[in-house]
Amino acid sequence: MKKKSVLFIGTLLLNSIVLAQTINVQPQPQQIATTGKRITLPTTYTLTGAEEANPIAVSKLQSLLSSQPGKKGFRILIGEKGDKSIRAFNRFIPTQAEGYYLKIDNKQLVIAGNNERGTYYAMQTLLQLLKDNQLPEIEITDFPAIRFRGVVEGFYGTPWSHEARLRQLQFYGENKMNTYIYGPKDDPYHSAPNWRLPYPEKEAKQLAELVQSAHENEVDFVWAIHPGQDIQWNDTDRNLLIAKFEKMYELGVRSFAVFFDDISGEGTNPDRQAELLNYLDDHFVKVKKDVTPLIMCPTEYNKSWSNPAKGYLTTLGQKLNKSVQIMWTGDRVVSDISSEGIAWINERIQRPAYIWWNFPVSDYVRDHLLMGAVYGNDTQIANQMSGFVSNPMEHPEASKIAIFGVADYAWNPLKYNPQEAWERAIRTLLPQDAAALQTFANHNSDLGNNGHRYRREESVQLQPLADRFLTHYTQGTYHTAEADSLQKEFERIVESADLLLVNKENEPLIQEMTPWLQQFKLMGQMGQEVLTLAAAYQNNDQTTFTNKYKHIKALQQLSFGIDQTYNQNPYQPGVKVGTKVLQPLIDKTFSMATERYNEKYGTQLNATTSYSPHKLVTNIEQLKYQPLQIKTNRIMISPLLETVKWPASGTLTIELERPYTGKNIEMDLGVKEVATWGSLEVSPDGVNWTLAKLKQENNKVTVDLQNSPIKAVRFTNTSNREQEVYLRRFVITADK
Ligand code: V0N
Repeated sequence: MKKKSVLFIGTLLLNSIVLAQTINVQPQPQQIATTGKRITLPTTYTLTGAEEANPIAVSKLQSLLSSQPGKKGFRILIGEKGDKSIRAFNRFIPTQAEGYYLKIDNKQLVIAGNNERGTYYAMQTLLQLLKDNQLPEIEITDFPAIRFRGVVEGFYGTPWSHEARLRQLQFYGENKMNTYIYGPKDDPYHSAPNWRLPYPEKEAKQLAELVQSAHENEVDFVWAIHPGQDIQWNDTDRNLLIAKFEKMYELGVRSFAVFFDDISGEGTNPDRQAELLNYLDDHFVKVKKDVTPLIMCPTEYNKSWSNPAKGYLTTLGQKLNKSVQIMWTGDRVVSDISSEGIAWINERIQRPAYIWWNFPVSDYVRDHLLMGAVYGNDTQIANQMSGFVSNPMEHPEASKIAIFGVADYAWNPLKYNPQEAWERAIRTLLPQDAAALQTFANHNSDLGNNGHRYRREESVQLQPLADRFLTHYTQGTYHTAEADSLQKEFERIVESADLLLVNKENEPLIQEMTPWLQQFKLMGQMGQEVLTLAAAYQNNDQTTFTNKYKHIKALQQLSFGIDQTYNQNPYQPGVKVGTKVLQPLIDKTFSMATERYNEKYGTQLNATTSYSPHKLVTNIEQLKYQPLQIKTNRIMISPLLETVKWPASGTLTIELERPYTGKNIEMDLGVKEVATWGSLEVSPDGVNWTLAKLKQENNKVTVDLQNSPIKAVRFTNTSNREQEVYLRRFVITADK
């Protein structure tokens, strides 16, 4: 080969490799090649195919062209496979539905979809490539690996608002997600018993608007019904269900789902469920012709709940029409999808499962925001699932970080990179303060302890430094260099919180995050002050130590105030941040520094780490530091897992900050007949005490306080010998 051409090929390859990396298309295309050159959007151009191509795609194209098409100049071709306009490029168009071929060079722009949605996706990609009125010379052949991709609004808690849903639908279109399943557990017309009733006027209008907006964003709006808790297996209810579907069809709905999750009783019968769904499939879906395949959520929607002996899943697998999609959350209610797991379910339901991924849903850890990366799902199983939808948080904008990752994973799992997608999501969501949002997200991604035992990474970059510092500090060495690095992160946290609190790029997002941002700022300040406190101790600087100690106590109280003010839901009330690494680092450092200070200077500074208006006073060593948990109107002693040796005349007192209206006291010491050796007294003022009448059933002791004023409660072992008990439950319910 002549020297010159070798050189030319070389530069071409180099450019294409270099440029492909800098060109970010979301989700990542299957194949992308660039020459490295760019073209300026032409003003004189011809446009062929606009009358036949997907009108929504055409209008998007026209929106980015400044002038009207002419008779000469740059060629723009748009259309779907089989259209005359792009016939010359047919062989380049992917065979997969929703695929597309996009070619840009200095003579022409070819926008060719496998079908209408593919043309629309080609336009979405084109819009991402356009920068400063320039386009890269590029050739993209792209298609989705998984057929149905999107979101199921299926959580418990406040359903998303109408405006939030409209924003979501646009976001799905931009991220090539084609499915939004409407199934908010707490929507009365979705679930029992009012699934039988048509929506009232206002809600009906809003749903019709959502359906229209979904169409404009090339999203299937799937309306789900949740009849299982009270459905009767008779013609009346079946006809009522059909009638409701007809009403939704009149509103424009063309995709339907039936959820049988989280129910008990007759509705769980798989034979009846299959009969009903097949009836709907045969007498509604197939009759209408323009309705997409039915989706159902089974009662046994995860492996840990499936009882193989009963054959619930195999019954559905055998009886359900093959066109009906069956949803699945994985090995557990909240779990990542593994190749073993998907094989297990597909075999039983005799079709590829339609994954309902319970992330970033947080209705079981409502005091946390789940802002972390999307990871953990196998990337080699795309052809073993028919759909992949994410069940999000009740915070729609905050959920977009995870939804963005799910979009990238579901479109092209083989190329999916969790960390890279996470950073792109954050840059896309908040371009001007991406660094600040990344800092916030770094430290707000784990769930804390929870019933599903589902955990996420958090503070990954900081963790090694935090561990090293704590290990050294526990051994009594204060590493200044480590402390300085930690100080930098705490400073970044404080700054990030402030930048985000005033950010104007996405105010609904800031509104959702504000309580957690305020808490995050306090945590950053707490971290700074605690390290300064520890340094003061090292330098025998009692003045600084005392000042910092007081400030930290004030910060603890401010943090408690936020936790008591915002997000007061009845399940996990409050506002938690940085619970995996930051909070423990700060708490442990503060306790150790304060205890060492007390030891050295003979002071009695309170070393507890979270402010509480109420106090636990006791002469039992084991219970001295037991934390109090305050949730709405309940004051609870954190349960102790080990046995408590309660000495004779050992006493434990809870002193409230002021008198409250007493409702009741519940105790469970893991033993019966507590009254034979213990006495429970209540006081309206902390001075006068009256003996409470205990009611005991098995290990549960209750006291009815009859709305009497209560300032303190104490429990004493009045027998003359030690009692071995378990502090399982000690809760005072009292109104402010
Ligand atoms: C939790 C909890 N699931 C529900 C809701 C909820 C999600 O958002 O969608 C995660 O919290 C149902 C679901 N369907 C596929 O995942 C279920 C639960 C735990 C114990 C129970 C009952 C329900 F006894």
